[in-house]
Amino acid sequence: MSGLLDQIKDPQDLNKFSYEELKQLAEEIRDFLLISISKTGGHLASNLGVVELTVALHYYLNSPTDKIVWDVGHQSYTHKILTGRKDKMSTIRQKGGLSGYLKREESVHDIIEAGHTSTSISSALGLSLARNKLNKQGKIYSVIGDGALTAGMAFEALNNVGNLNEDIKVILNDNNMSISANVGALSNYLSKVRTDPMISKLKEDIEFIIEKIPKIGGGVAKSVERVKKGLKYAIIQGILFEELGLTYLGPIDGHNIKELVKNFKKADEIKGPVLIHVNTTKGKGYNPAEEKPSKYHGVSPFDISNGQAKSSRKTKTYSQVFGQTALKIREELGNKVVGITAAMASGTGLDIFEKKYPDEFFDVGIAEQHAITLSAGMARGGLKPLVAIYSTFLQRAFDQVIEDVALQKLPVSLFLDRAGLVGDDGETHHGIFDLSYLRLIPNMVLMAPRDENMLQHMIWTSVNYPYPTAVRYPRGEGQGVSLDQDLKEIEIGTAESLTDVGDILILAVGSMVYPSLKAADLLMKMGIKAEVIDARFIKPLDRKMLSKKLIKYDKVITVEDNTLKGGFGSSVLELMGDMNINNTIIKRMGIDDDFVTHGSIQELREIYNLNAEGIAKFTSDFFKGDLEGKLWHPKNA
Ligand SMILES: Cc1ncc(C[n+]2csc(CCOP(=O)(O)OP(=O)(O)O)c2C)c(N)n1
Repeated sequence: MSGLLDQIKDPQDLNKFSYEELKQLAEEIRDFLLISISKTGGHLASNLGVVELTVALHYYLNSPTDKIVWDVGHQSYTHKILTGRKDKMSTIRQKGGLSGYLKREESVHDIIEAGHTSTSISSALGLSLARNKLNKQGKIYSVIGDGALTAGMAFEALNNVGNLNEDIKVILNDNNMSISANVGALSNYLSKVRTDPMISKLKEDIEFIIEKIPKIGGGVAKSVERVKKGLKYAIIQGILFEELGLTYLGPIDGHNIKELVKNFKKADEIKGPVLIHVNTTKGKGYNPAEEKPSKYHGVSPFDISNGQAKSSRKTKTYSQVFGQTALKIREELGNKVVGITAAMASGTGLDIFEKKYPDEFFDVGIAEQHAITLSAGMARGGLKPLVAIYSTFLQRAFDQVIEDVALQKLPVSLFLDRAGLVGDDGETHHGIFDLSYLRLIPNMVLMAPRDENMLQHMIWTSVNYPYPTAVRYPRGEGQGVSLDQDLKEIEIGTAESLTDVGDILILAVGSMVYPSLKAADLLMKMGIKAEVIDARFIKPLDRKMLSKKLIKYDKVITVEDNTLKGGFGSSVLELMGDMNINNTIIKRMGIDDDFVTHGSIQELREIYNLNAEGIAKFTSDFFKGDLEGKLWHPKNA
């Protein structure tokens, strides 16, 4: 019974196996995953937790006629292995390799792409409506984690599912964890259901007893039916999903393939929406990950024998500096300072704030929209909310930033971690839109630090400013500069020139400032003197300084790690129009109307010429006139 995994080229190959063999196959997959992820890095704990569930799904279903919709897709590694991508798993999350999420171009079995949570029920419902309307065949199963279920979108979808009564099966993969421990009333409710199998037994018994109440004809029948309904809802009122209109099955041991398949069959005998509640252990089979699923949610390459990461950081990350500065500010200003996160406490560095000041810390679950409006309410009530959020996830709360924060000029401080290119998570995770989507909002001040020292000063500036502010900063280590002891306020809307005056001007923002300075060094060696200005504020721009400089220079380059559509460079062009500055030619470097693939940050910056060499080459071509008449695209430069 050895080498079962090597026999799988397609999900259909599972059909020849017995349950015993499927169990053995799951173990082989788990070993493979562990070895593979220890070399490549990736989402470890979530994937180890769903091996049997994925095997059971592909064994029972006929993919892709039957459709599996994965929420987020970070737990899809076994799905990738079973659908012919095992040999490419060594390339996962690397440039040109497999995506760490689902990708339609990778496989016909990847039905829906995601990356942001809680979309799977909506997608499955849409697929179901399309199937029916177009008379197509196939079962539709979605898989959502208990963490992802905390988001508003999932509830909106459930509300709609119960109403439309579509024939979809929603698997709730409940491991009691989001990235950190899952939080909230729903999570408490699931814990009760999970830990008390009597509840589901009780439900079956009660339904059985109620069904046994004899049917009587005439007017009495109606009353009896009403009583039966009333009884059912009074007694099993905890069965939240049933009340929403889904039949509830579970909880089921998510590591028992036979049990899972039995329940899938049972679910398919029921016409209409069914929620199949499956219990799994995050990190299953690898002790360090089972013990600390949060630490092993996403990992860089590590040593299997002890679980230690192979590379250690020498320099503080921006997130760490944010966390430490938040603590410092809490100490300085007292308990009106509160920290808010939408399920990303450790990722954003706010976990140290949580440890020290649990009463002033709020993890709202994966609920970015709520996080923003909650903070607006807090600010209105006199608190000083520090909202730590990834740039890409703030996209979810665009409307709340406009309507609930900015419109009312409320002093909410937004801290956008993972802004710019984030690397191996790819398209769904790059924070390359925030300069554009925040810049257009009235009353919003938007800044980006060039290094970690500037970050701490900008955090302080933001906290002391009585209106909405956002500070966006990149993923990973800072520049290694020393941190000033005292926090200082930066005057709002002021840029800073970092070099002497030159022959050409480079206007850079945030994490593009240091590469621009390095580019200036390279240019100097080529005989071109470039002045580098750190814009610091994207909004308001330093109109006074920048307009003077724009008049002075014939040629100006703007550099940003954001889309060129409506970003920093666009704001400089607008300024030129507003000030009637006509004699300057301006070229913008950044990301041109593209979803950026996965790869290391260095590789991606290279593609878009957003590293020192790329900026230097572009600047020198521009300076020498080689770009004249060309439609410039960063990738071709
Ligand atoms: C909108 C959004 N916010 C935050 C995240 C970051 N994130 C990725 S996975 C995850 C936890 C998901 O937990 P769960 O759904 O229970 O899945 P598990 O990993 O436990 O299997 C979070 C918060 C995200 N992907 N999308």
